[in-house]
Amino acid sequence: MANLGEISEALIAGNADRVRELTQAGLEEGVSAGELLNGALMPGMDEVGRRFKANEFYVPEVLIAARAMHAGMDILKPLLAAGGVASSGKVVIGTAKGDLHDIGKNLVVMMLEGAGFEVVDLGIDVAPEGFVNAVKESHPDVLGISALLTTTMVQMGAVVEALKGAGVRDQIKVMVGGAPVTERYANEIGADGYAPDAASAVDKAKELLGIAS
Ligand code: B1M
Repeated sequence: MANLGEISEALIAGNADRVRELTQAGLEEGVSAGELLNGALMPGMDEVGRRFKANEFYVPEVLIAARAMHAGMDILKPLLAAGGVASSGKVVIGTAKGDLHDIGKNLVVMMLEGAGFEVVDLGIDVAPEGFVNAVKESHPDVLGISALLTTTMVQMGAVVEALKGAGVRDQIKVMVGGAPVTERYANEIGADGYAPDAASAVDKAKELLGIAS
């Protein structure tokens, strides 16, 4: 019988081959895709987030664990889509205009996916109108903006204004983050939430959507 805890452990250890093998074995034994996601991959990624927040894990360990999570998700995704397993919510995310930094944003994406969010990643150097168009097209619950430069974080305010101008500000929650960004700055520009790191971004997205952690 597939041991869900063993899959979580393999994910935390960053062993992608083992996660793939055990996930496949679980399905063959009749464990549902939803159970494998909610009982093995998500708790594993939760623990990775906890260790990252506690400085027990650093960026490389998180990236390796996220790769292992993707190995399991690749197998489950088509089954989850077919079975209609509810996602935690939809997030559109990108790095602000003029900013090419994406390592932190990619970590946020991986942690969100690990927590069951559907994520549309717009990449780097995204202009305010790019965010607005994505909101109109993808109808996310949360819009995430990342910035690593003091010169580009001002673009976050421009995105909030552009959303207002396009009449879609009220349809979504705006979450911002990145090294120079602070809670105070997030409040100043009228964002709904700020997260200092990737694991906290998951907590914040859940909080904004009223989902229990
Ligand atoms: Co750049 N860079 N860089 N750089 N770079 C910094 C940010 C800098 C602090 C270095 C320094 O001077 N000490 C400095 C910014 C100074 C400032 O404005 N305050 C700087 C500069 C000046 C520049 C250039 C202007 C250099 C030049 O060309 N003269 C240039 C700008 C290019 C541009 O963007 N237009 C530049 C270029 C680059 C590279 C391309 C070489 C490369 C980026 C590669 C890439 O991302 N693909 C790079 C890198 C790697 C860095 C440093 C070394 C590392 C950044 C990083 O990835 N950190 C950085 C110095 C440093 O931080 N030590 C630096 C690791 C990452 C996991 O953390 O991104 O903070 P972080 O993400 C965290 C949180 O912030 C949070 O969660 C993440 C995970 O916990 N978070 C969110 C991030 N986004 C979030 C979104 C959320 C929530 C949380 O919600 C939506």
